[in-house]
Amino acid sequence: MSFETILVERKGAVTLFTLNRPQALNALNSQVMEELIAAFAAFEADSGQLCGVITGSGEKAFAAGADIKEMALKPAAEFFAEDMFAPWTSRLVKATRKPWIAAVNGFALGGGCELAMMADFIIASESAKFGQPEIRLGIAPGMGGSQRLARAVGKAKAMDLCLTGRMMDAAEAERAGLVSRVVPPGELMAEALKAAEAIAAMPPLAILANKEMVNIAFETTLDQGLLAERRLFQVLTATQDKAEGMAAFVEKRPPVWLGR
Ligand code: CO8
Repeated sequence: MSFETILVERKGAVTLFTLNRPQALNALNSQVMEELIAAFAAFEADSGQLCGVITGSGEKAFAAGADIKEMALKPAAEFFAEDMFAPWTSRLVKATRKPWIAAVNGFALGGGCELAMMADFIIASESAKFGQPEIRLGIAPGMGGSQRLARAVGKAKAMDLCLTGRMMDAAEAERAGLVSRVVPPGELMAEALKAAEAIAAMPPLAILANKEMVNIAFETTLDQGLLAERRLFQVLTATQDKAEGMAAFVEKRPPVWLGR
């Protein structure tokens, strides 16, 4: 599979996706979306791939948003008819059961911040900047920026960012709970790949179940979430990898996962 706007590399059981339009600060146009959807589908279908990392090429940006030049002349009827931006959630988030990490290396603005928030967690470099500046263009977030941001950082900061369009640096984003780790710029990719490799070394079914469980917390009541958690936990106790993981602990040896 060859792409023009993204790079896809397999590193052992980890797939690295790189947004590759550095001349446009990796702005997300329709071609990027189509290519990412195809690349994510291949990642999801490949049983040898267990975790993904997405980043932006160049040092300046993860992605500076949806492509403003592409949107500028597009009629409203087309945005509506195409249900523009819906596939980002349906294909990258809903259809991808395997975890993926956003390694944010610079600007993550508008759709760039929204794409990073679609990932299961964000590792940021100290130079990262997050924001939802759409209001300055006469629009508003359209790929989850109001919803996922509010869930991640709470109402006060989500309102502040959406209404002022200001940028938040990596330290503020970490304090607010948007990112899980902040590292020096030169260490970003090593840290993100190390995290992905650590995940990929876990039992495959437990990887899927752990991701699913945490996501359920954002979709349902506490009672329903706790029930779903118990059921998934109980399902995992029937796997061979549960037997192997516990036997390995008792026998003081490393486990060998079977993925069943
Ligand atoms: N789209 C297209 N091109 C872009 C974008 C973008 N989002 N961002 C940057 N570029 C291009 C610039 O046009 C420029 O290209 P050129 O050299 O051909 O002029 C090149 O990238 C470099 O950018 P700058 O020269 O502007 O670089 P600076 O370092 O001066 O500034 C900034 C960096 C601050 C990041 C600046 O580029 C900027 O403000 N970019 C736009 C950020 C933004 O507003 N993002 C939100 C876009 S809207 C969105 O993402 C959500 C859409 C939801 C719509 C829902 C509708 C239904």
